[in-house]
Amino acid sequence: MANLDDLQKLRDQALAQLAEVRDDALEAWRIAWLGAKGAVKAAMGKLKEIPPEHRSEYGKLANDLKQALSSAFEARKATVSTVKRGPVTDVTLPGEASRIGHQHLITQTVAELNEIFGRMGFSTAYGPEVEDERHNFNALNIPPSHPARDELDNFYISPSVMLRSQTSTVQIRVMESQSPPVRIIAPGRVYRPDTVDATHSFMFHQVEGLYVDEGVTMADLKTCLDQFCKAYFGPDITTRLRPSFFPFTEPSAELDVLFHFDDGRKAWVELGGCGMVDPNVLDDVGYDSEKYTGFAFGLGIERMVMRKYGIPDIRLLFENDVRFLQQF
Ligand code: FA5
Repeated sequence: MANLDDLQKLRDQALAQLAEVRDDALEAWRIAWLGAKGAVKAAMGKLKEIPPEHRSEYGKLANDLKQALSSAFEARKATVSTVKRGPVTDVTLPGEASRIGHQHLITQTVAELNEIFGRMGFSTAYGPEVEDERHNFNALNIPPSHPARDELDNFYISPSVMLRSQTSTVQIRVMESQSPPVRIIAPGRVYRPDTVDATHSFMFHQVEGLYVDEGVTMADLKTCLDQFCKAYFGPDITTRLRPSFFPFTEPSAELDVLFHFDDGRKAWVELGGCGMVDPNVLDDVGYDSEKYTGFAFGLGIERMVMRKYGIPDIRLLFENDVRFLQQF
């Protein structure tokens, strides 16, 4: 026959089980103990078996039992997740920002060159990096015996195919495909088996310029390059043209810029070659050299970048050390 001790045993048993219950077993515990067909309900149903003098005490204890188990259940539910556990993620912690890359300094500079020369009316042209000897040499008035063709100074793929050694190849490709007037720049990679040092690499970038029209003069070339240098380096830069020689320009010159170094020193630094397009080159592509004149230039992009940003060694630009690259 049911008695008051039974209620105490039920209570101990239920609370002991509840302490062990995890996650989705919690609801099963509630149904077993507090559900409509659960143990507490069954214990209450036994009230009529209790002798009349103990009934009110039994009823009170049974109610207390129900209350106690209900509160214990709610308390447990608050601490036990009913969601399946995976790796614990604390969503309140600050996130880990992923590193966002950006364009390489050379790529940024090419965009800047396109923009500066674009303002002067130049459009941008591109040519292949694998070239034939016609575009790298013949059409540029470089005869078969010229030392610039030496095997040791070029990356030949076959006797007549090579990695281009200068962007001047694009001058020829553009003039072959359109009639004058022409006003283009051609930025791109070039390859030479030069010994690598602080200012030389076997792969580097040049920007070629070509302007052919009626009445183009050396004064236009000088003005164009001076204006470009002022736009790129700043209005205080001083430039000069120094006589030189290239087979495809006559007269030819080197473009130098005067740099003021931090230690007070000043020095002329060569950026590239330039000159008036040789009439032989114009004739070879079918332009009337009696009617048209033109100027051309080819500047080393690494050289100008190194000067502008104070980069002491060209190799830094190609080693791809993120600590260096992220400064720009
Ligand atoms: C030329 O390549 C001519 N095609 C330039 C030219 C174009 C002249 C149009 C006239 C008319 P040069 O070999 O001097 O010229 O190279 C031009 C520039 O490229 C150099 O002044 C230098 O800034 C850069 N340069 C040359 N060799 C290297 C190298 N190994 N590494 C990095 N930059 C270089």
